[in-house]
Amino acid sequence: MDKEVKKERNVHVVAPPKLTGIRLEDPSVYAAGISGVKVALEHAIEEMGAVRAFQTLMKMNQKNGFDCPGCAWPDPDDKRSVLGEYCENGAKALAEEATLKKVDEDFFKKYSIQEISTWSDYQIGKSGRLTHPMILKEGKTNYEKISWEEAFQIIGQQLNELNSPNEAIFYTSGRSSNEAAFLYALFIRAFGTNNMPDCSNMCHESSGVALSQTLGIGKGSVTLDDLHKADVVMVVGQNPGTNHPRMLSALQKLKNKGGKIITINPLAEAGLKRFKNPQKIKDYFSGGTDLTDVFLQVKINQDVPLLKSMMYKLHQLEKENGNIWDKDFIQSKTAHYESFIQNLEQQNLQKLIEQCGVDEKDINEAVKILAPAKKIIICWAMGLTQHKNGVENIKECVNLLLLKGSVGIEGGGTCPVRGHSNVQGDRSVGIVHHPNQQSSKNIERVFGFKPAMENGYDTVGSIQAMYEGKAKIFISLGGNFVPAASDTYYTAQALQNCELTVSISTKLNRTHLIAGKTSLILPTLGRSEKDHFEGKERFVTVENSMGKVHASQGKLKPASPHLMSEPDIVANMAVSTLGKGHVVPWLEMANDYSLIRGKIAEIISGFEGYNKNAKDGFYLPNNARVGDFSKLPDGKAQFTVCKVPDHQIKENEFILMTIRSHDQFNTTIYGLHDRYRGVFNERRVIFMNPKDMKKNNLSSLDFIDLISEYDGVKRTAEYFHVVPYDIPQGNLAAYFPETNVLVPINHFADGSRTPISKSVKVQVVKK
Ligand SMILES: Nc1nc2c(c(=O)[nH]1)N[C@H]1C(S)=C(S)[C@@H](COP(=O)(O)OP(=O)(O)OC[C@H]3O[C@@H](n4cnc5c(=O)[nH]c(N)nc54)[C@H](O)[C@@H]3O)O[C@H]1N2
Ligand SMILES: Nc1nc2c(c(=O)[nH]1)N[C@H]1C(S)=C(S)[C@@H](COP(=O)(O)OP(=O)(O)OC[C@H]3O[C@@H](n4cnc5c(=O)[nH]c(N)nc54)[C@H](O)[C@@H]3O)O[C@H]1N2
Ligand code: SF4
Ligand SMILES: [Mo]
Repeated sequence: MDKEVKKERNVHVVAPPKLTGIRLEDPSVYAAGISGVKVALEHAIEEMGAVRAFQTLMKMNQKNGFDCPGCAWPDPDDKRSVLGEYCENGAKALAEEATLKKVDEDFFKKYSIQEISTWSDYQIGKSGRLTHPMILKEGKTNYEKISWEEAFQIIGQQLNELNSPNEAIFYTSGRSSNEAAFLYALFIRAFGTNNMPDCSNMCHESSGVALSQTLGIGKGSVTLDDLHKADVVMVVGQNPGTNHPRMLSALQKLKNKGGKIITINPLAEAGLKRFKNPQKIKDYFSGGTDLTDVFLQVKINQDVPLLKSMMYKLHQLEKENGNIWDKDFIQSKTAHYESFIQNLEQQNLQKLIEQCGVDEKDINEAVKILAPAKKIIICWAMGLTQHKNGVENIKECVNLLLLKGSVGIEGGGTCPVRGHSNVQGDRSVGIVHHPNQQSSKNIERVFGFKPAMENGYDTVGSIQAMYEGKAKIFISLGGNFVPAASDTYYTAQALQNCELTVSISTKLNRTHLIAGKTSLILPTLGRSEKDHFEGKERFVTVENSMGKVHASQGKLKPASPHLMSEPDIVANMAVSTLGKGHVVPWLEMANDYSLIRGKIAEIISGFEGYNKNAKDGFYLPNNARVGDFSKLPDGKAQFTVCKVPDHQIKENEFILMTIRSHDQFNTTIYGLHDRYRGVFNERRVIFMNPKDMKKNNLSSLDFIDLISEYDGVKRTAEYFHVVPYDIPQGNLAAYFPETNVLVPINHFADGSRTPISKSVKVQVVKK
């Protein structure tokens, strides 16, 4: 694929591989503790200075403070910790946003995009906050300062020159507030398209599809309080110690109340073994809390056979004793139980066990825990969603919960643990490429225009459309599209084919360098910053992973006086494109966010009383939480028969999962360590089973290249150190985004089109 790329402006689409000096240690046996606090403060102080760091951290995730710009983990409903309600990675996320370093006009005079493109993504991110609107003119290789007025004028003019509104793509990443996202979606649909790819398409789309089809709502059904009350929590394909660290406090609370934890993962992730709560003095001196009771070390993408083998064994017990399944629930609330059970009974248990790679003894232990349990919660993240059968992975989890009657009860249900801090809110308020009929009717009633109704492109569809020249303008509200998406060179070519690319961003990133003919960077306020209009402070709202909407009010002086808020930017784009006399009062709404919330309340159900309740926070209605499946066929939750995946691996092939290190937030690289896995000062590593290393004549720290081949196209990622690791044979792990070049654009999950980032077939070639 690399060969096919025309190098526009001669920029590096991926950073040239540079090795940074690796050091290995044994992986950690516990997460957080004192080293977590130390690292958090180091990052915050280095970027922000000590006073600013301490003052700001104390406001994060507090009532009347601002929402952490990291992940979507919820805050407690009641009292918040006085020691600070954040984790190590929340502090890093804040430090990254609140850094005192600046990317200003002089920076862009000094460095051409060609030069910046030779830097690593880590170096690019560390350059600092964007301060001015900038333009990269046709044929030029340095960004130049531009006024906001001119920037909006270019956007409006170029959008209006398109042959059809469907030639424009509007991406969203999940950090935007509800207010910004609603206004953005409204503008896009008033302009006339639903081309709204979203970071969700690469993330929890499989969860949304599976849960909508089986339980009638594309979100999880539990609250934080439920997690403390469960009998059993299963953590499947998720690494909370790194990606949702405060989840460990919830799991610790569950354990202290006598609950059990079953972990399903190819890696024994540190956070799931033992946790030393940084908030508890006693934990400093003791060994902390053992979290996982049973660890099932599944092979990559073999969760379906593993879950089936557990359900098979539970069903044997049910047949012997009759007390395992919740027959009343199954009878009154579900459909297709018979076909599901018939299929389960036809499975070959030994084959399932062999295929998933888990020791039968361990499966029996898990079955022993699940058999008497009623309140079961299954938590999951990217380990389940980013596979060809991502949707079925989740449907199989739902099957288990339905058999046990665990949905719609206190302490039981589904828990897809969401990624970006407001990714769920963005979708709730209208960032969807399949428009909702009722909301569309409401938009027409409230605003008096007919919104676009045709389905738009998702992420993969958008990239293909730009690559093929069917779309010509790419606008992104946040995110870093090129390294985040699959098939990096293909995606880069797609963007470079565009007439205009526009990034609304807080920080410089590689997507700014992979520009269309003309490119604009529009710098915006971060979550932690004060947002003023005519001297009055404004606040925004976000929705956490468990469906609670609440206010977020920044506390810091903005990185530059020239920044605009996201709603202001969107409103100005709308006015410039749709004209001053448009039926929607764009600027008035942007000036006063309560007007936006008022309209959301009129258009989207569940937001009634939005302005009144925003400060205290409120839960959106959730049919699965209350056991109401009336929207589904026959008014019942749906059992589904899911197939066992078959990868057809050749002798010399491995299955690769592309995962996050402890020092990154997606494409933002905080540092070069992966402390819990014992890797320091290097990201170009491939985790491999020692037996596979021996078989392939590889020693620790040897260099290899990775090659994936799909449909006759070879893709290569060069220069990775081999790191011996406790990972199933035949499986590999490496960090994203370095390995995104290997993920083929046209291979994605059935039903959700999420790229197969967690099961890429690769060959390993020794250097
Ligand atoms: N600090 C930090 N926090 C983050 C992020 C970040 O980058 N950094 N990203 C945010 C975002 S957007 C998201 S979506 C979430 C992501 O959160 P996670 O999903 O936890 O992130 P990944 O690193 O992709 O890890 C996936 C986990 O699944 C396991 N896994 C991979 N394949 C399989 C499989 O086939 N089966 C099973 N059972 N397990 C598997 C991996 O070993 C790994 O432990 O985190 C959010 N929070
Ligand atoms: N191979 C592989 N690929 C993956 C994944 C994987 O596991 N493996 N995970 C996927 C997942 S789960 C996701 S969610 C995507 C993430 O994809 P994206 O959401 O597109 O990527 P991020 O790295 O989160 O975006 C970081 C950029 O967002 C901007 N930003 C930060 N805060 C703000 C803000 O408040 N406002 C605005 N306007 N901009 C802001 C900054 O400029 C920063 O450079 O990547 C996906 N890609
Ligand atoms: S768990 Fe997530 S939301 Fe909470 S402080 Fe850490 S990064 Fe922020
Ligand atoms: Mo995500």
